[in-house]
Amino acid sequence: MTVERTFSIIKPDATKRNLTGAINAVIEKSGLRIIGQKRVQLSEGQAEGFYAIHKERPFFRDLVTFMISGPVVVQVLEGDNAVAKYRDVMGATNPANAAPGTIRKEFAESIEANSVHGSDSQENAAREIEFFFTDQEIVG
Ligand code: RTP
Ligand code: MG
Repeated sequence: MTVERTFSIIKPDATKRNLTGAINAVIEKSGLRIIGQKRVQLSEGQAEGFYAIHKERPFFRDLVTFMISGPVVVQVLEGDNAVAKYRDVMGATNPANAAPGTIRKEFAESIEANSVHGSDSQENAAREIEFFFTDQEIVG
């Protein structure tokens, strides 16, 4: 086991429904530790920059519009194999395919409004954490 960090976003569909605490309870119960957290309103430019990797995908414009439709909570999570572990805790992108007990199965509304983001690699986790957090804002 290696202690890793990953990056999480609680998306606007979830903040609007007052689910930040419920989602954090699932995260903490899994053993992951929230070592950085803040609630922010993304600008269009920030959302486009964050999701630049998807800019050729057909859902890109809708995704950006969704991600700026309300506040989000950005987080740094730490724990054993945090990247893969949080992907397991989140469940499949489409909640219809997500396993019972996962965040997306319990809370997501649709393939787009799917309540949470989690980094898909250690490399992207480092990039995404740096996009939103200074070193002083992360307390391990
Ligand atoms: P995420 O990056 O948010 O953790 O989600 P993911 O890896 O499971 O999914 P990804 O393929 O990276 O897609 C990023 C986000 O785009 C939205 N999406 N919409 N309408 C669609 O077909 C569609 N497909 C993806 C979702 O919000 C997804 O989480
Ligand atoms: Mg992804």
